[in-house]
Amino acid sequence: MSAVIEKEISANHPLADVAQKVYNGQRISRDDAIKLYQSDDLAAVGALGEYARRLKAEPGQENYVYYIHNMHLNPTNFCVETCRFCSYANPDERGKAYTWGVDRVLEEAGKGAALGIKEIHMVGGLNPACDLAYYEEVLQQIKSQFPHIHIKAFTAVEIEYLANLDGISYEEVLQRLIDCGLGSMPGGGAEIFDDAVRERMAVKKTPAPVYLDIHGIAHKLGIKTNATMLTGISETVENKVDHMLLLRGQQDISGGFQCFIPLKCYYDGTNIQNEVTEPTSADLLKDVAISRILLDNFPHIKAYWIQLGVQLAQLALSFGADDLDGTILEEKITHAAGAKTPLQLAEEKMEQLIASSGYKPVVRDTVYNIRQISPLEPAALNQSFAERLAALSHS
Ligand code: V47
Ligand code: SF4
Repeated sequence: MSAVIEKEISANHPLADVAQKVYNGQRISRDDAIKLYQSDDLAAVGALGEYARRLKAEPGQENYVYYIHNMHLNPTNFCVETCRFCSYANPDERGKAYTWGVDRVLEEAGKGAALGIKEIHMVGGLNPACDLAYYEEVLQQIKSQFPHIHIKAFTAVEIEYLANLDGISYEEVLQRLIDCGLGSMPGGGAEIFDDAVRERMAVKKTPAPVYLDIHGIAHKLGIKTNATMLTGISETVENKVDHMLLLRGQQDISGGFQCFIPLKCYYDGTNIQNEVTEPTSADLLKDVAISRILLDNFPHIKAYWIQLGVQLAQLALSFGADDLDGTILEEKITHAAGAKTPLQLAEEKMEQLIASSGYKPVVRDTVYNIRQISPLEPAALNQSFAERLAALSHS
């Protein structure tokens, strides 16, 4: 199968040794990943990400790009924490914070159900009014009214908080939520695992060992989870590589991560902009490509179009991402911090974006079962990476 994938890196290229490992399907090291980040040959890094993606795909599915018809639900934006990058739960606006009753959550879910969504992605602030009993009822009610909708909900941060509120173990919280219909967990709340970054950003919740422990327990209990990394919050390249290595190590042990999502911080409503370096488009594309290569035990890498913007997300598909997330009816977290991406991409639009990027659009369910293969044929691209990137930076 690998014979059909073009090997673009020549033997005298500075990345030749790393490229050889990628071509052989070998695991790369911390130093290799740092070298990829330090390379100024973005096209080469992208080509390796694409190679790793194709090598990982099932035979015949090398050009599949997945998406799902979904909605985000955020039952509360009140949060006892005050992470400095978060505008969604903004301490200055606490008086305006909202907390939905179970009926309101159901009403919102109903709007998505009427539009045919297959997944609810539900996360919220850490709010003592929204305890385990509240969420058990929310899950039960959604499941009883919309049994066909998969509920992907609660970051590890929320699981930690719910366990502490009730004085019970993470395992008991997770088991009770699963018993009420929880289908899988999203990857939010990982931020950057490095303690110094977390201290600068006033992140007091869920340090790395707790995040990893909770995901490991979820995997043991039989549900899949995702993982994230938030960039643009004063992290170094080494911090990013170490973050991914911790995730790779956990995946070696528990095996239930299905997707990694590199996230980019937006700064409206925060006071951190002068202390951080905003990631460039090239940085974001490298996060996609290098995560695809380094996280060799993660099945999928997501290009989160809400944060990347549609055009960069399309380009990210040629850097190793194989998932565009979903149609997403409404998104609050990044839009509270200034994202201008449109909401609710229609399914036809999603498919056009994928096909016009040179890939085959495939509708998936939350756990990556294929639901429908689009009749749209992937476009033949007549522009190189470099030309597409240049067009993007001039647009
Ligand atoms: O955990 C917070 C991040 C995350 C900001 O698992 C911010 O499929 C940008 O995790 N600018 C929530 N980001 C989003 C998330 C996610 C999204 C899509 C898919 C999946 C999945 C997960 O957003 C938070 C935090 O890391 N965040 N503030 C901000 N100002
Ligand atoms: Fe609360 Fe999460 Fe925002 Fe931190 S990032 S303030 S834990 S909602």
